[in-house]
Amino acid sequence: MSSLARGVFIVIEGLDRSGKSTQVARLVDRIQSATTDASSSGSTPRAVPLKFPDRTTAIGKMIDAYLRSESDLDDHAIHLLFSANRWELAPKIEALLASGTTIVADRYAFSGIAFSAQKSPHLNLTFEWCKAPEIGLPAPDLTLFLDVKPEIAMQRGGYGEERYEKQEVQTRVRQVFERIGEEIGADRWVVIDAGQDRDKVGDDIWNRVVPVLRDTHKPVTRLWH
Ligand code: Z5A
Ligand code: MG
Repeated sequence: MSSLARGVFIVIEGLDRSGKSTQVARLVDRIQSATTDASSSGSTPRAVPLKFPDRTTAIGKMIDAYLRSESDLDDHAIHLLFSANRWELAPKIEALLASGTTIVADRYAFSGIAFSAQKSPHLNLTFEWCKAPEIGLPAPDLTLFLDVKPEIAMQRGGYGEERYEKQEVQTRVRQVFERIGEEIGADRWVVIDAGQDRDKVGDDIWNRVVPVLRDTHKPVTRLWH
């Protein structure tokens, strides 16, 4: 990939109902306004959202049926499908970044590891096994982890409709996310207090994103390389 000015790869992670989708939309709008104000080529998108899983692809449709409990799959198989869903989007991620478009992704490889590895007390899905298929994916320049207590998230709309939306699952998922954050390191993994109101969460995110948006001359790296 070119080392010329490129787009920035930002990921928003967090537990269910932590406000990820709300903040992805707000951040894309904010980057779009900031870059449109700053340049004369106002019509080119400078930021786009991506969502994982991408339920529109053939693999994504299998994942969707699994999450809605319309189908059952072996835990290893569904883990690899989630990962394959990222690998099938990896060329698009690289192309967008190379064209100067910033990506704001709603979940990524870290959700993949956290939701599968939380099953490991009962199954052979160790942290390292879950991490392995994610190694080498385009690495986010910055991941914002929206931190909210599972009991607060539960009070928000829509909780409890899908497979993993149970408080004990979310508590274990949060522990795996903490381990991932330690591995990724504080320069690329930032915890945001997502128990605050939407505007305050959005401002905290923006303050962390602005310096990263200016740092567009280093090459895109790969996860855990
Ligand atoms: N999964 C996996 O197992 N492996 C993988 O590799 C990947 C995912 C990528 C589907 O995820 C499931 O797939 C998920 C992980 C697993 N499992 N579970 N459970 P999804 O991303 O498609 O899930 P979703 O349907 O989008 O829900 P969500 O992501 O949990 O919600 P959210 O995006 O974090 O929150 P939101 O939609 O922005 O907000 C939720 C509600 O809270 C809504 O009514 C908002 O208006 C409200 N809200 C938002 N912010 C606030 C604040 N600050 N205060 C108060 N209320 C708020
Ligand atoms: Mg969401």
